[in-house]
Amino acid sequence: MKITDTKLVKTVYDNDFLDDKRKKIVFAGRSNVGKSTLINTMFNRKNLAKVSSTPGKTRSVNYYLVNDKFYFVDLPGYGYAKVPKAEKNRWKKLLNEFFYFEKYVILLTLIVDSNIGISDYDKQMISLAAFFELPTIIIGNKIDKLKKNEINKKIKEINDYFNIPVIPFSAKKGIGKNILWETIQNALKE
Ligand SMILES: Nc1nc2c(ncn2[C@@H]2O[C@H](COP(=O)(O)OP(=O)(O)OP(=O)(O)O)[C@@H](O)[C@H]2O)c(=O)[nH]1
Ligand SMILES: [Mg+2]
Repeated sequence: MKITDTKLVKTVYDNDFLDDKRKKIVFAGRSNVGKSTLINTMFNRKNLAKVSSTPGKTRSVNYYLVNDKFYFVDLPGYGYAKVPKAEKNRWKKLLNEFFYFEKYVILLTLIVDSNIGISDYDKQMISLAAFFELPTIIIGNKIDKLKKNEINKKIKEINDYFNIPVIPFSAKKGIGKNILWETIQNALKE
């Protein structure tokens, strides 16, 4: 797919979601798992989505319009231990409200850290995705941190747990990018 234009069109902290019928590819995952880095990598951009080594950077729902045709939606990362309870509850509520409101999700992309594997928060997200009947894929990110012989094992563990396709990925190195674009393109066609 030729990307001609990407822009951040809306940042939402409460439930003032974007009311737009265009298709949405949604990125969810634990804080610090690399959602923002992955979005930048997919567009060959450095700073479209804000990346930080301090977890909890993305506290809002961010809508990136691509080629004026569809959206990438970056959800706030969940499950970072040091975030106050009130803030965690706010995120949980925001995520739930988002999926209640948003009727044009064509693909939910759950990003997990290949090395850490699946967390309870990821399980909750998969349940939410099942409840809303969202087509879902999992990205096993940060494979650059694994030894070659560990990659398959870790990816298989994640795949076995949910029986959902897992794409081995490195947002840092751009590994898996083409497969993810193909998956997105297929989802857009349906
Ligand atoms: N080694 C490695 N590090 C990565 C990769 N992707 C992201 N990171 C690093 O992980 C940290 C968090 O990345 P972000 O993209 O900000 O993560 P996020 O999921 O958007 O985090 P929140 O906004 O807090 O939800 C940064 O230090 C990134 O450089 C990857 O594929 N490999
Ligand atoms: Mg982020």
